[in-house]
Amino acid sequence: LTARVLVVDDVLPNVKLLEAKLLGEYFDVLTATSGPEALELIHREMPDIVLLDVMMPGMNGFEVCKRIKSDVTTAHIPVVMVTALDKQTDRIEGLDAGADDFLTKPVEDLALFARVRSLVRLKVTMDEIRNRESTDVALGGSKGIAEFNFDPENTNILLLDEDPKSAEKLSENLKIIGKLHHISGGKGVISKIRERNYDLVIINLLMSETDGLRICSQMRSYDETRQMPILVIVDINNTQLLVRALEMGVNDYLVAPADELELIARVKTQVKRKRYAEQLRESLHLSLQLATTDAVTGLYNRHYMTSHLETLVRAAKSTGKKISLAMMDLDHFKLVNDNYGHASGDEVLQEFSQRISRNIRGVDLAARYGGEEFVIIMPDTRSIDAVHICERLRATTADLSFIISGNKTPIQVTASIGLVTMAGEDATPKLLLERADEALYQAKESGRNCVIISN
Ligand code: GH3
Ligand code: MG
Ligand code: MG
Repeated sequence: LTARVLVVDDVLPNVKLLEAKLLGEYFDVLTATSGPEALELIHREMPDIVLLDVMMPGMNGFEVCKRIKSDVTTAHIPVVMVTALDKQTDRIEGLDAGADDFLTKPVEDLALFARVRSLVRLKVTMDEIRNRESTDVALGGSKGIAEFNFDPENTNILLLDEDPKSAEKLSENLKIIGKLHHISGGKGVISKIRERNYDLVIINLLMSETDGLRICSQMRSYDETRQMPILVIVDINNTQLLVRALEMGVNDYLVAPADELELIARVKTQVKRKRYAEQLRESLHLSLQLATTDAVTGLYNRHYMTSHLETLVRAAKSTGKKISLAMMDLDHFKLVNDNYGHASGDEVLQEFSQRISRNIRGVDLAARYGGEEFVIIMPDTRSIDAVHICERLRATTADLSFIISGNKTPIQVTASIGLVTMAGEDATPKLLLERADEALYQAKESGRNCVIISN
C-alpha cells in the first residue's frame, strides 16, 4: 500500500526529515513550506494525505486545514496535524478544524507510519465508493465531512473496560456525542458487540481478565462488526501490542492514562468518519439502484439486463455451459388498461413481477424489457429445466387471478412465453433475444397463455 504524501512545514530541515522517513518506506513525497503553497499543490496534485505543521507564519496549519476541509473537491483528503509535544490544546483545535489525526514532534516512526497507513487505507475504500457514485448524486447527496453535526440521541458508543469508574466518567464526558454502553468483559463479549450497530467501540487493551486484542481480531472477522470503528487504549511501553492492534485494522489509539480532551476529540473524529462513510455508502446504493432497476416493478431494467447478458454469455462461452433466455409478454394487456384503468394495470405489472421473482432461482435474472414485456436469463440451464421454470411462470400467472386495490372483481391475466436455450459457444446476446422473441410471437399466434420453445 503506497501513497502520495504532502509534507508541509515552514522549517526546511523538518520537511527533509519527514521526507526521508517516508521515502524510506516507499511513499511518494511532495513538499511545501507555506500554507498558500500547500493549498495550491493540493489542488494541482491531489495527494492521498497531507502532513501539516501547525505553527507557520502567515497562514497557520489550522487555517490551511479548514480550507482543505471546507472545499468539496479536497474535503476527502486526510489531514494529519503535526504539533509540538507540549501543545495539548493544539491537538484539540486541530481536530475541531476538521483534521483527521495528529502527530507530535519529534515524530516517531511507529506513530507516523501507523497513522499514515491507516488513513490511506481508509481513503482507498472511500475513494472506491466515491468513484462509483454518479457525479450528480455525489454532488447533491453527500455533504462534506466538515459539515457533520453530532446526534447524541442516535449515537451509540461501547466501552469495553474492567474498571467501572472509567465508564461512569466517560459516560459524562461523551454525553455531547452519544450514549455510552459499558461491558466489563467476561464471556460472550463479541456477541454483545454484534447485537447493535455501534458507532464506535473503545477497547482498553490493559484489561487483565479479558484479552482485548482478541476481541479486536474477532470484530474484524464478523460481517456486522468488520467496519465498526475501534479505538484502543494502550500502554506507552507496549509498542508491540499497539503495532499488532494497528495491523489488525484498529482505527485509532490513545495512550493510557487517556487525556480527557484528547479522548473526546478522537471519539468525535471516529464517529464523524463512520457517519460519513455510511452516508457515502447509502448514496452509492441509491444511485446504483436507480441505474439498474425499474421504478414500477422493482425488477432490473432493460439497460442493466442488456449489459449483464453480455457478461453471462461470456461466462457461458468460457465454461461451455448452456444458457437459456425467456421472453414473456402479458396477453391482451391493453384490455386490462381499458377495463380497469392504467393505475390498476400498473398494479397488475407489480404483482406479476413479484410472482416472477418468487418463481425463479437465485441465479436467474429477471428484468422488465419493455411495457408489459419481461426477460428472464437462466445461466447454466438446460432446455428441460428452463421449460419447467417457464411453465411454472405461465401457471402462476393464469391459475390465480390478480386482486387489485379498489377492484371488487379479481383480474384474470395470462402470459405468453418464448424460450430459447443455446450452447455457450453458439450464444450471442443478439441471437438469444431474437430467437426468444420469435418464439414469443409464435406463442401469441398459437393462442396465447403458452410456452413455445425456439428450435
Ligand atoms: P398481446 O396479447 O398481443 O400482447 O396484446 P397486448 O394488448 O398486451 O399488446 P399491445 O402491445 O397491443 O399493448 C400493450 C399494452 O400494454 C398497451 C399499453 O398501454 C400497456 N402498457 C405498457 N406499459 C404499461 C405500463 O407501464 N403500465 C400500464 N398500466 N400499462 C402498460
Ligand atoms: Mg402484451
Ligand atoms: Mg407487448
